[in-house]
Amino acid sequence: MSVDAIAVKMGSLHLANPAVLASGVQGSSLDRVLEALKFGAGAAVTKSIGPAPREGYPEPTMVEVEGGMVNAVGLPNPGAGKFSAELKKLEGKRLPVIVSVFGGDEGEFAQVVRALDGCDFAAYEMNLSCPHVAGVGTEIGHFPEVVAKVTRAVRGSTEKPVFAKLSPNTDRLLEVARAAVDAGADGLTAINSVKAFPIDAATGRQALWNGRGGLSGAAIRQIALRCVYDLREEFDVPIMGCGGVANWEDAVKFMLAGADAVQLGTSTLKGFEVFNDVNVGVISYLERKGMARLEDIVGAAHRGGLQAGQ
Ligand code: RRO
Repeated sequence: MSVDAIAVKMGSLHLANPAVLASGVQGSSLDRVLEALKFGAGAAVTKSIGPAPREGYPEPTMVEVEGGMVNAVGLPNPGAGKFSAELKKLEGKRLPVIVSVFGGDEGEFAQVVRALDGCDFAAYEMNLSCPHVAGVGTEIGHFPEVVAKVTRAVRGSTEKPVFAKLSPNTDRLLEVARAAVDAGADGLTAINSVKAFPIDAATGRQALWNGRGGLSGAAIRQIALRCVYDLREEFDVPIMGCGGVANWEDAVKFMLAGADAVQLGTSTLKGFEVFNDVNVGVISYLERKGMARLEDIVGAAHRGGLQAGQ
């Protein structure tokens, strides 16, 4: 089977394969994002970029827990001005880099997009869902009317494809997604991390400086699968599944639930080899099931599963 079988078309965003580096986990250096592409990622999302430089929270910002980790890094980023200078190194390369953006309101989102938009990258992901930074995360992403305003402002500031990264920490997932899609988002990413509060028994204290953080990794996979399934039931737009994808089988499950591509975050901390492992495994799965293309399995769980004999 040719590797073209796992190429992904999400509107005007075309990827060589469905294994995408998720935002954030690799830090705010663009070089790590480019390294993921060298290792075979189909695309790579940057750390979220806001209107001004931010230091992020003091240590500890990450703690390992059963089934994954909890982070509260606090959006460290160089700010849109400095990052646009760094993005100049992509000029003429047409790499599948997706820039994650955040802001405190629609004006800030638009400001960030206008500062970056002349650079050579493939798409935006609006971070509407950081679970633990006041003012820029769930205060936006849990409110459909705010999401609509932000999305309209971003849509009006760029011709590039725009994905909305959604929060699992609300029962308004579908309303929020509807607001984003109706206001012009081209696709959805589901999900950001799940709000958590790790405690250190040895010290009796909160394990993270910030106290509250975001749980990621295998522990949230079933939640993420449910979100992707619910979204695919309602929407015909491209969906990137994110949350606990660590191998080809996880990736396949997300696609069966309706994801066109998957994002890997926590699992990349063990090495970028995981992108190739996912792609090789997905190709073997398609071969075993007699499927010619990845699209043939996307959403199959909504259609009663794979056809008999496959
Ligand atoms: O920077 C963070 O602490 C962070 C962000 Br912006 C996010 O969207 N999700 C997350 O788990 N951590």
